[in-house]
Parts: sequence; C-alpha cells; structure tokens
Amino acid sequence: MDEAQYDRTRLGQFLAGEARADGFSRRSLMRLSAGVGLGVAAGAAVGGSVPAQAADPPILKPLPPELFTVFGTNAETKWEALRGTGHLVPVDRFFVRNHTLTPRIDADAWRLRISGSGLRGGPVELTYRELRHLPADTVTAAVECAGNGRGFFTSQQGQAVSGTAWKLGAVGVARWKGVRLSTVLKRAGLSRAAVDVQPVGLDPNFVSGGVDLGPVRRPLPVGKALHDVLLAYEMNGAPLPPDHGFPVRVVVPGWIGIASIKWLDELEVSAEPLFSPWNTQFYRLFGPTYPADGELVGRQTVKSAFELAWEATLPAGRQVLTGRSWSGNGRIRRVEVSTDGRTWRPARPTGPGAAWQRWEYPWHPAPGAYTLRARATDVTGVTQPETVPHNTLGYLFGAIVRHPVTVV
Ligand SMILES: Nc1nc2c(c(=O)[nH]1)N[C@H]1C(S)=C(S)[C@@H](COP(=O)(O)O)O[C@H]1N2
Ligand SMILES: [Mo]
Repeated sequence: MDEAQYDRTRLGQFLAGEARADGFSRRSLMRLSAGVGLGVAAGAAVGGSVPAQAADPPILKPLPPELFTVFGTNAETKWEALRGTGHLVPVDRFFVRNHTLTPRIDADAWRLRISGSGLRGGPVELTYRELRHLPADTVTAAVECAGNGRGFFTSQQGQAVSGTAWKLGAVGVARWKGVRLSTVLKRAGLSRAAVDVQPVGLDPNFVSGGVDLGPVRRPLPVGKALHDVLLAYEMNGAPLPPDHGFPVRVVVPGWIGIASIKWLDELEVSAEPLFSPWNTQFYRLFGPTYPADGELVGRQTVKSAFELAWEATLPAGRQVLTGRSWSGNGRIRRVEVSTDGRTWRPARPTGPGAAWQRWEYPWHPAPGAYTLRARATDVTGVTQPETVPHNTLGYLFGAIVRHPVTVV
C-alpha cells in the first residue's frame, strides 16, 4: 500500500519486461526527455464524450484573477482566496490540473467499463444511475499535485526545473461522495489473481515530446484499491463539476494528485503487473542527490501557506494572520511562524485537522517590509527544512516558503 514502494517494484518489472505498459516501450521512455512540450493529439478519440470543439477552453469554469493564476491548461488557487472559506475549498476556487482539456461528458451515455485478466468473468458495465444506487460513502481528502510549490525551486533556491511554476495553490481539500472502489470491484467479480487496477481517463490522449502516450492513466495496487479509494460523483455536496471529473473521478487519499484520475472511462483489473508513463517518465525525481535512473515520487511533503496574496500590502497594527499546513504523512502536530527572519513562535490551530490544519497567528507590525515564514511539523516528526534537494522536474518542494509582504 506504500506508493513509492509499489512504484519501485513496478518500475523494476517494467524495465525487466515483466510489466505491461500498452504500447509504451522502454525505448519511448528513453526518447522522452523530461518536461518537453505537450499537446492534444490531433483527432484523438474521446470515447463516450462529446468531441471537443476547437473553441473550447481547456478549463470550463470561470477563472477570475482574484481566485486563480492560470498556466495554460492549469489553474492554481490564489491563497488569499481561501481566507474565510472554512475547512473545504469551494469548487469555484479549487485548482485545476488538466493534461489536455476538460471533456464534456453526457452522464446518460456514460458507462464505466470494468475488464481485464483480474476478473473472474467477462467485462462488466455500470451506468451513472447504477453507480449512484450502490451504497455510498464520503471522505474529506486533499488532492495535491506532486509539483505543487515547484516555482520556489527557482525563486528561492535559484534552480532550473521544468513544468508548471506553481506557487502553493495546487492543492485543495474537498468532501467527496461516491462508491468505494472495493464495492465496484467485488461486484465485478475480482479474482484472487488480480494485482493491479488501472483507471483510465476520457480526456484526449496526452502527447509529450512528439510521443502519443495514450489516455491519462495510472495503475494502483489491488491492496490500495480495496482499502480507501473512492469513485466519486459528488464534490462538496453537489455533482462533480466538469473540470473536476464529471461524471465520476477516482479519489486516492494520501497519494499524489495524478493517482486521482478524472473523467473515469475504464477500470482495467489485471492479473499481470501494469505500468504507465505516469509512473515511469513523469513523477520521478532526477537530480544530483538522486540515483541516475531517478527515484519515484512517494508521499507528499509537509507544506504551509499563508492565506495572503503574494507580496501583499497590509495595514500596520493589530491583526491576525491565517494559514494552513498539511502533510502526506498524516496530521499536523505543530505550526510555528516567524515574522522577523530569526525567531519562531507557535501558531494556534483552528478547526479540524483532517486533510489539513488551519491556524492563526496574531501580529502587530509597524510599517516596513517583512518576510513571513511558517513551518509545520507532522505526526511523524518531520519538520519543514530551510531548503530541499533539487530535482529536475520540481516535485515535492517542502521547504519553508519566504512570503514577502509590505506593511503600510
Ligand atoms: N483524466 C485525467 N485525470 C487527471 C488529470 C488529467 O489531466 N486527466 N490530472 C491529474 C493531476 S496531475 C492532478 S494534480 C489532479 C488534479 O485534480 P483537479 O483538477 O480536480 O484539482 O487530477 C489528476 N487526474
Ligand atoms: Mo498533478
């Protein structure tokens, strides 16, 4: 059930020719260079969805500049937009990470196909109505992009990285309602031989460095699939919005964002190990402190963010700073804030600690320029460091972020 360990095993099997990757060869792995251009495959078939119109924007919901910073097909939440929003991130400001674009899907025509050598019988299909009639479950969980914070490798550490230069807004917490993947797999006739379950998205094929990598997909081990994975059809009490995976997405608590496949099309249940570009080429750590063939991205690191605009201007005098901290290892044990570059004082936790911990810190500044810092320690005792080792794709930036503000 450990993500890094699972990926390491499958990588070894893939390189030894023991894991199937659907046309994605060792050679295409070598040919791809990290972070090179991406685009929508021309004429890509998008099964079951309405073909994308040339004029369709990559993200369908409004992206007002008060709420989002837009990077091509992706949009990052502005942290100042989370102040006063409560524990969950409202859908109108939840970040969007699209490899290509949000497909428009007709829920009445949609079918979930479940097939593969890991089933006792033949393929099974489920309609949206049938899925909604199965026993439901809800979970409050974060979805966080593995590259969240990537921009700080460059702006704080002076290092070159490729990929979207997110600040800290590629994370969100929502209340997801849906059917446990275990319920669906058992109904479909999971065999004892099954080892992997691969959710496949309905969005257009992803093309990187001129190579068509096929639909966005990433396998999960059966253990994790049966443990706590949800096939979600609601987000914060309403049907999933198109940009977040309508009609049905996967939610994989604790794993990096790419595991939570949106616009679910198919589930392949396999008795042989599976592999996809999303755990070979992408989501690996390459750099001076990592092995030559890279290390697989494991859990999310500990992070903290102030609910303030970047380079915010604040009035002098008594006020309360607010923020949130979170960790892939579990709960947050302690948060400290520094406003003077030297001393650290505890922040006060507010609200529940599930998925992330909100906190506040009273401050009484005189006019001037300040660098605010927040650092969290999680339940495993890991504290955010001053710097993190470089990796070329800019994953897992967990260092303390230096947040500039001006008090007038
Ligand atoms: N089908 C599909 N699923 C996907 C993606 C995608 O592009 N296509 N992006 C993944 C990535 S990299 C992340 S971080 C999360 C983002 O979820 P969100 O857009 O709902 O915030 O979705 C994941 N699921
Ligand atoms: Mo991501």
